Formats: sequence, C-alpha cells, structure tokens
Amino acid sequence: MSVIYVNGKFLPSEEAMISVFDHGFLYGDGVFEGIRAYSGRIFKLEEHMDRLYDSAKAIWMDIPLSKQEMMEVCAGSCRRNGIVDGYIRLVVSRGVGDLGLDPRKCDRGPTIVCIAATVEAFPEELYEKGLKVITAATRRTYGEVLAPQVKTCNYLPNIMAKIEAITAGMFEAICMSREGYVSEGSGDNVFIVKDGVIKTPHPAAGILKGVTRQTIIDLARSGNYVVEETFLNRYDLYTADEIFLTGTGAEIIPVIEIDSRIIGDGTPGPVSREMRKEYLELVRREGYQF
Ligand code: PXG
Repeated sequence: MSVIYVNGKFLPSEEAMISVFDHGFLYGDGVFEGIRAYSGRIFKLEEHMDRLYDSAKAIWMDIPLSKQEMMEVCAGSCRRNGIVDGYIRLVVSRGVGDLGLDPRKCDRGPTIVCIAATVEAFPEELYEKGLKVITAATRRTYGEVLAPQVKTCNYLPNIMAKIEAITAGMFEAICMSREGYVSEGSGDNVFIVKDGVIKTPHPAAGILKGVTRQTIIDLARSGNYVVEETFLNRYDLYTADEIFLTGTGAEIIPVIEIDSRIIGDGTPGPVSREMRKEYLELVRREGYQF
C-alpha cells in the first residue's frame, strides 16, 4: 500500500483525499509537476522546483513551503514508498474555497499533494520500434489565454489532442500554435533532425519549456551538434530525417510516421537513438539523492 503526502501528512492511499470544494477539482485552478527518480536519485529536481514556483507565481499563488522543503516532500515520498525508480506527481491547487471563482475564498491556503508511483508513458516496445503520430486539430493554448509555460492543472486541450490521437489509432498528437507553428505533443516536446542539425520549436512558438527538452539541448550541444530553437511547420515535420519526442514520462521516444508520412526509413534514426542512450546514461549519474 502506498502512502501519499497531503498537506503536511503522509497518509495511506485510501485515506488520501481532497475536498470537493477544492478549486483544483472545481476549476482546474492549480499547478503541477511530473518528476522522475532513477537509481535512488531524483532527476533535475531543482529545475522542476523552479518551474513549479514560476507556474505558481504566474497564477498569483503563493506556495507555503520553501523549494528545499518541497524537495524533501518529494524525497520523503520516494523513501516511504520504497521507490528506487519511479515517478513523482506534485500538485499544488488553490485549495478549498466556495463555489465562486474568487481565489481569495481559498483562505486556508493551497492544497499540496505528492504521489510517488511508477509510470509508463508509452508501451516499452515503441521505444525500439518508434511511434506513429498525427498532427492535431486542437491548438496549443496561447499566452493571452493560458500561458503554455505554466504547467497548470488545466490539461483539457492536451487531453483533447490525446483523444484525437487515440481515435486515429495513434499514440500521440502534435499540436500547432495559434499561428500554425509546431508547438508540442500532448505531454512532450518535439525535436527534428534535418541534414545533421537538431531543431526544436522556439519557446516563443508557445511551448512548455520541458526539463527533458533542455537536457537534450545541453547533451546535444556538448556532443557538438548544432541545435536550433526555431519555428517549424508541418512541412518541416513531414520532410525531417528524424523526429523524436522528449518528456519526463516519455523520456526520448523516436517518431517513425506522422500524418501517414514515413520519417527517414521508417525506423528510429541514429541521432534519436544516440540522444536516448545518452539521456538514459545521464539520468543514472545525476540527481537529488534520497
Ligand atoms: N509539454 C507538455 C505539454 C507537457 O505536459 C512536456 C512538454 C515535457 O516536459 P518535461 O519537463 O517533463 O520534459 C510535458 C510533460 C505523462 C505526462 O503522463 C506528461 C506531462 C504531464 C502529465 C503527464 O506523460 N508533462
């Protein structure tokens, strides 16, 4: 049986509950992080903390714990659940309020939940075979509505894109920005390789700045690849030599088909495989020990 952190206490999972008046439930008013542990270390924990606190700030929410305390909540969740390799879901919602929108009514402060479990973003065999994806009709949210940099509990657009993928018999959907540039998948960032150059959508194209995305940019640059953060469109996807997706859950997963166009020779390309290998080596070397 797992134990789950809820507002300062570690509770058995069946006792870990939040109120029906929590604005996270009523309105999706909250922020979250998905973090991963490998070999007893939490990978890029500080980067996830920075993004969580920035997300909270952007939605006018104060998190009552320091980043260091929050890091210990994550570490404690792993320790108490005997996790060595696992997934940590940290959710900070506006808290318990009334049925109105006014966040000031949530005057007991945010609800903080931390769940440590295991994850499988995509079936294991697809990491070897590669993924078939579509581009989605659902657009990525844009800054004037809901800044894509904020990892909010409002994931309905992402889920709508995922439904498009599922109903098309695919595993993932890639969304365009309002302007029609490639932004990202429902829960992952996008990279392409063209003529030896690695390219990924510029943050201004409206993306969540993925921790894995930055890790890959750093790994690739230190391996002497040229990495461009730029603006890509569907044509660039269709004519890429390689495509791969990155995310904490997804890690690095090659794409071999998009909108019925075969990418490369229809098998995972060399750069995608190299980046995946380097990433999986790095996650076992670095991290916040627990
Ligand atoms: N874009 C979006 C929209 C995301 O939700 C990423 C990119 C990748 O970011 P990181 O920092 O993880 O490299 C995410 C990641 C899942 C899952 O089950 C993934 C995410 C959120 C919820 C679930 O795969 N987000």
